[in-house]
Amino acid sequence: MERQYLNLLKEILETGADKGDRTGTGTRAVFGRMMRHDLKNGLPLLTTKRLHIRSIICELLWFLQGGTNVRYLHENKVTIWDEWATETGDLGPIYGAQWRSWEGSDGKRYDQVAAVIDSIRENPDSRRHIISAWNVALLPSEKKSPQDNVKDGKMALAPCHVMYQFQVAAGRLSCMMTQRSGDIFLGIPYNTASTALLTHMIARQCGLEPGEVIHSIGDLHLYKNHFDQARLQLSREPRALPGLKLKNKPSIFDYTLDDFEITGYDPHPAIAAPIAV
Ligand code: UFP
Repeated sequence: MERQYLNLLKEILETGADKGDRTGTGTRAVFGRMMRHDLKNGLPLLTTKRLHIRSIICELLWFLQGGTNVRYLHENKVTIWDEWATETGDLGPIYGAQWRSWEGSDGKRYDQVAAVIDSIRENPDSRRHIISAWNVALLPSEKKSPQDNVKDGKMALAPCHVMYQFQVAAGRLSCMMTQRSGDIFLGIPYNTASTALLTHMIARQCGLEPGEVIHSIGDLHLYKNHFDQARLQLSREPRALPGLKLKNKPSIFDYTLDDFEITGYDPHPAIAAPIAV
């Protein structure tokens, strides 16, 4: 898995197309790439730089609680969403709202996470095990700031990890996550790890073994102010992947940080890089 990531990083640096972007930073990009990882080989956390796994777990727990305000993240000292939030910490109807409480045209609220767990348990062969965040009516305008979009009742940021599709085969649960836009240096490593954690959690709820995680990305880009960091990372040798010890819980909504133990994570040092807002 890490080799696939490093190969994509190298491919973008060497052959990607230079293009502008919403943030005005400038990127080098490719379009339509996929990484796949069998979870029996470990947790897909990069080892060529240290990832802050606590932030990844906290963000996922926050999505699962239906959270859309940075308050919970701050209580856990996680600041990854701060740049997009209003002064009251609001982010509008982003992932948490869509995952747990998508408002239908019938006025009802739909809990997609609970529904997908039910459908995996009751009808494992279904090809419709999907959680989607692409709620068209609530997408933000690219011409406005995140904060102004939130004030308009829209999302602060259009969903990047748009869709999760699950498949049950041979007693294993696999997940393909479709991401429309990926910051390969800062965002993608988090997104892959988060998808793996979610797959472990849902598999556990459904009495299945975790299978493969497939990460599919549309516009996959390296920001121009991340080139040196990318070259440093490419000079490092990957190490053995860590493992995950996950506690059993009656419901996926009962988890807290202490229920996750990452074992044997021995990465190279972190590499700092500025984030594009
Ligand atoms: N981004 C990610 N992963 C995420 C997330 C954002 O890579 O989980 F929330 C990056 C992708 C892109 C930027 O660089 O944030 C979003 O900008 P845009 O909406 O213009 O694609």
